[in-house]
Amino acid sequence: MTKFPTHNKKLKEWVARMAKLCQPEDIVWINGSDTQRAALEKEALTQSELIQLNPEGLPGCFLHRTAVDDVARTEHLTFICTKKKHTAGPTNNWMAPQAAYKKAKAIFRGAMRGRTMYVIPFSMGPVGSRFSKIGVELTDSRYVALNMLVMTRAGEAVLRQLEKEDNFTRCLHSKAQLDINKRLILHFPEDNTIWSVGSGYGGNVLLGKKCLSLRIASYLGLREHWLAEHMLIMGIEEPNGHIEYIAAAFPSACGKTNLAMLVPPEGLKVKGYRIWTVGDDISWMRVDSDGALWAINPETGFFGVAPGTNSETNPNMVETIRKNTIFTNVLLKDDKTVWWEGADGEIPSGGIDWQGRPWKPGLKEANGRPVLGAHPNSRFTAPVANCPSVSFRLEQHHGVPISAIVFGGRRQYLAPLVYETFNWQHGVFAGATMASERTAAQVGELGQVRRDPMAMLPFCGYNMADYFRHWLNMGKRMAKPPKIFHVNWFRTDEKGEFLWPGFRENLRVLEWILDRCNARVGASKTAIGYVPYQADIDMTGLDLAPGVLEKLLEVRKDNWLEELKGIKKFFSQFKKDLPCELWQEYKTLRERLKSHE
Ligand code: GTP
Ligand code: SPV
Ligand code: MN
Repeated sequence: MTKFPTHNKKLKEWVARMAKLCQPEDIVWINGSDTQRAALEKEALTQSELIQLNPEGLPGCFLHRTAVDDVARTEHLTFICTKKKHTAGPTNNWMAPQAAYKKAKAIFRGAMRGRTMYVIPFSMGPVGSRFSKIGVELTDSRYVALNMLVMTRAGEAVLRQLEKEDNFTRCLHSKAQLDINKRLILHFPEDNTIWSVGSGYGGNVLLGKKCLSLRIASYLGLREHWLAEHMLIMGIEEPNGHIEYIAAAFPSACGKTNLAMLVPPEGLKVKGYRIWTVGDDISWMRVDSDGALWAINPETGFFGVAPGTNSETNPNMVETIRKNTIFTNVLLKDDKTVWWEGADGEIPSGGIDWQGRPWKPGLKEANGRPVLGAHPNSRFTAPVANCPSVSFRLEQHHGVPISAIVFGGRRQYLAPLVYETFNWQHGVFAGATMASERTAAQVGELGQVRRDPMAMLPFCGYNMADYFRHWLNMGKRMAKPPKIFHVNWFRTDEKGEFLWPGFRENLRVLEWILDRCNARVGASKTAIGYVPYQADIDMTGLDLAPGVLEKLLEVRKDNWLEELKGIKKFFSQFKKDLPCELWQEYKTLRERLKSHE
């Protein structure tokens, strides 16, 4: 045990015990040095785990392909393992800890034979900040090690911190046989432990991300009075130079990354607006001594969706992924650059698709659908520091003060472009009743909504009824809680076309939100909240057809009364655990909708 580069007894013992279980050929401690990273990259190239991309066009960039049935988070194989089922609540898969350990042990036993076990000490948040949490991931995947080096602060500095503090999340991962029938993503919040086996896909295996920073952290946040949320964080520099920060929760693939780094439209840019990106996926928030809510992005990288990323939708991301980026499941072009559906430039005449097969445009699957070059959930892993709009406060151990919290989802017809909730409790209700509809393909199947409260349905590490209670309590801890808003970029017309152009134009809505936070404009009081007066949304340089903005801001009582049914059904599953404040909000909303104002 003397060869371990740490004095931390708990860490040494745990690594030794897990090595005994998994039987790796050797153990390598990740120190975070460039030399070690380069060596890992070289080995990964030799083993065909990575493909080197064109060093001129894409310096320091690699391509990785996952197994064909290992391309997204597997929520049905993801479990919260608490002593009591009730602690996990009705919305999580649950397994008893003993049974879970036993089941996974059978898969982990000897799983690393002939492979190296990498020990990755990592910090979510700046090393040593009181916002931060330390984890140590053991993995037999070089791809995981290399991704963790982008996504987290990993290596020597964290080990040194672990000489001072003993608290860390034990994260064990093995690819094992990459067999979907022997795949388990297990969380033991009561043991501060994560076990993931049988997968090589991002959210399942980069254990600092969804597993630690949301599922385990949400559980810690409940105990320690803070919030771990599926939110982007962005700074909006106003014309006078003052920067206001907002945090926004949208479900997966509903636009967090795009909003976090938007480039102002010309019409607003001339006023002096500028965006500062703090984070695109996860926000940890605490009440500080000033009674306000402060947030950090615990990550140091983006793990973003590739398809649809181009210079029009997201120029800052196009710039970000030009170097030191790991691409997963995209198309490889003949010139060793990459492509995906909705990328810049022309559709390539050929290449190798995400499954490693020869590809050319026009190929059809057996079912007649086009063969995709890149998987729809293909991703890139890139350092936040590469982003032209990166905030200068990323390393600030204190984080940034949050002026507004924004919830949103895809709603074809229900939710207006934006509304402001009446107060914190009503805002929590708006978050708890968040939902997203399927897109144009499902037009007509109205009412088919998937509830995803606070965009946390797949990520809350405990009973969501307690999570709602925690949100309510957090409001009481703040002298000046942020205002809570709801947005919907996805309202459609009768033909299923989006009414709002979205993307950079969303800044017009953010401007109104900040105007409301600073009491600069009035608003129209409706049954669901405050909705903008049309004249208060700056439309300079944006030509919307007459009547469209009115339609975007419309609140239809009949639709909302219908919506109440879905809310009631969703709330009912929590039985007596649901905070009565949320039923109270439900009732007062119904009363407001039924009144004739
Ligand atoms: P995760 O990484 O899965 O958490 O996703 P995300 O929330 O970061 O979503 P992302 O920004 O990657 O956007 C997903 C998709 O939403 C994109 O491919 C866009 O097509 C679409 N999208 C993003 N913003 C807008 C918008 O303002 N309007 C419209 N119509 N579509 C948008
Ligand atoms: C999401 O699905 O919300 C993601 C991608 O951000 S993953 O890290 O795979 O969860
Ligand atoms: Mn996400």
